[in-house]
Amino acid sequence: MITTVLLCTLLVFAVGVCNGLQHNHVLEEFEPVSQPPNRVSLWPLPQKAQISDVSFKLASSSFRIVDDKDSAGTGCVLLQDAYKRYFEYIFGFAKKSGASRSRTTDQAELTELKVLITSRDSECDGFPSLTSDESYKLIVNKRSAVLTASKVWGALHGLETFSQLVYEDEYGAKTINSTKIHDFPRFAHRGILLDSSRHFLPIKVILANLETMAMNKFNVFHWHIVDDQSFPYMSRTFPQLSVKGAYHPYTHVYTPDEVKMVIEFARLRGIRVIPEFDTPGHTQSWGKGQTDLLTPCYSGSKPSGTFGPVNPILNTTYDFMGQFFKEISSVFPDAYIHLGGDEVDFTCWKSNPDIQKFMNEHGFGQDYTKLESFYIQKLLDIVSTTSKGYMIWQEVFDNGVKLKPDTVVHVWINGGSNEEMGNVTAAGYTTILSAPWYLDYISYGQDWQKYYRVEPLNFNGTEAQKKLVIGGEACLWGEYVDGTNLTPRLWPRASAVAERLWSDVGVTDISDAFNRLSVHRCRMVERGIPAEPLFYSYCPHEYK
Ligand code: CP6
Repeated sequence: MITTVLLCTLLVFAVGVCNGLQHNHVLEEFEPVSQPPNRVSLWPLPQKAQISDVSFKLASSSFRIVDDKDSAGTGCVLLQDAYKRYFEYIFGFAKKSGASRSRTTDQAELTELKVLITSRDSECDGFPSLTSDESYKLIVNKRSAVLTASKVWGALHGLETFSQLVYEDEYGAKTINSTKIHDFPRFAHRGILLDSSRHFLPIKVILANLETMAMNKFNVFHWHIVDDQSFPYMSRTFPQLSVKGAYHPYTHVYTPDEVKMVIEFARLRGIRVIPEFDTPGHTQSWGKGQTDLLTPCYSGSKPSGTFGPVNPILNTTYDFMGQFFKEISSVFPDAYIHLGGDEVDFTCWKSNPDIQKFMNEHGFGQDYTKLESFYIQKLLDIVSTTSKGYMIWQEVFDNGVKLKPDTVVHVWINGGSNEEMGNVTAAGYTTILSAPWYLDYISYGQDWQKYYRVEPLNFNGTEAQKKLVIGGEACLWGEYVDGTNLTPRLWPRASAVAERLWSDVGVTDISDAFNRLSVHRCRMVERGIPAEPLFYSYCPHEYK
């Protein structure tokens, strides 16, 4: 019925324009409709995509997602799980019947999506890593579509993209256009920081956000699990830490089984879980369950009864850290642990006569950054024996601590972050950017645009330096968020960061982004995620 194949060639960033063309064509072929159909809107935009206006229909009764017979991923549970998830996302859940209001009789039907894993090791049973191959190719041009990826990680992203290509025509029939996509991430580390210390985050909220991260092709969950206010991580080695340090010893804790569940749920979606155990500052809650860990502060010549950062002058501190991080390194499978090291307040250290004595003995003078570095250096040596790599906040680098070459320096201070990226990479370290992406800050208006306009490589440096920027993270610190408001505050604002970290450097058109992100936001809502609106708008299915 469609005679001319009007190929809309998209060199990198014109899917939005293509949608317009495709839509006009639909209007010519059929009777005019007052509202546009739920158009194809890909988010984040693939690196290379061509969408033609030849279309196929999909029926829930006949369509299948299957392993290609030559796939190295046959029998992979991770993939089977994903096929089921995406089938449900494409057709809606069981309560909506498969029947559509369409007249499909004379239209070509797409009956299957074949998934072909080409690498001998599909990595089905492994964990994603910084070096995982996340690329995929997707071809829809006959009754059977093909998704090709070297590893399962690319296949997961390809399934998400495939689901985003399916839209409803003006009669409500599921439709997909003939399409060719070759896609891969611009940056390898694309993260979200959530803070479960300032407020406890229920497991179901964490899982819902992992699910949403997968919809946005994020691949790192930076779990800022403990901090001053509470210690919800249940340690097997030191159970008193959460017994005394959590907001509640058994309702506001993450048990070993729950932590495992989070890690596996994330793995099935190609997401790494990097835990942060921030020391020596931000540790008030640690002190409740571990005596002598924190520095006693003095008022004049007497202890005041309050405590400061971790006590860096006691051997028992390092014995504790050795045992604690041995446990952490076996509980969390990722190759990296985030060790924090930010915002150390020196007032308590300054007040303590034992610390002053230690400073003199070590020739640190009055330079407390030297004491901080002394602590961190010993901690890094301890953690290195667990064969993990580590990430640290920028202060640790600023203080001149000797770091392992594969250390990831996390840039978070907003003033001068470009200069900091230049300094960190000039010193040869890999780095990730968070400074412009503090989503805990809210304001009136469309702040997603501010996040979207950030260019992570916009600092003075050589090509070699820019290669050391492995990505970034959107941070949602927990002072003013808990399970009730976290999800809508994060989405779709974090989606702006997702596209900046995934798509080509040239994908910067704000009005195209607005159009696609509006549709993507409705898609998240339809999938059960209460993502907030960008601006005036409506979603096609909100009254269903
Ligand atoms: N908690 C921890 C925080 C922050 C940091 N570390 C923070 C500091 C300043 C701003 C936002 C968050 N709440 N542990 C700094 C990395 Cl503006």
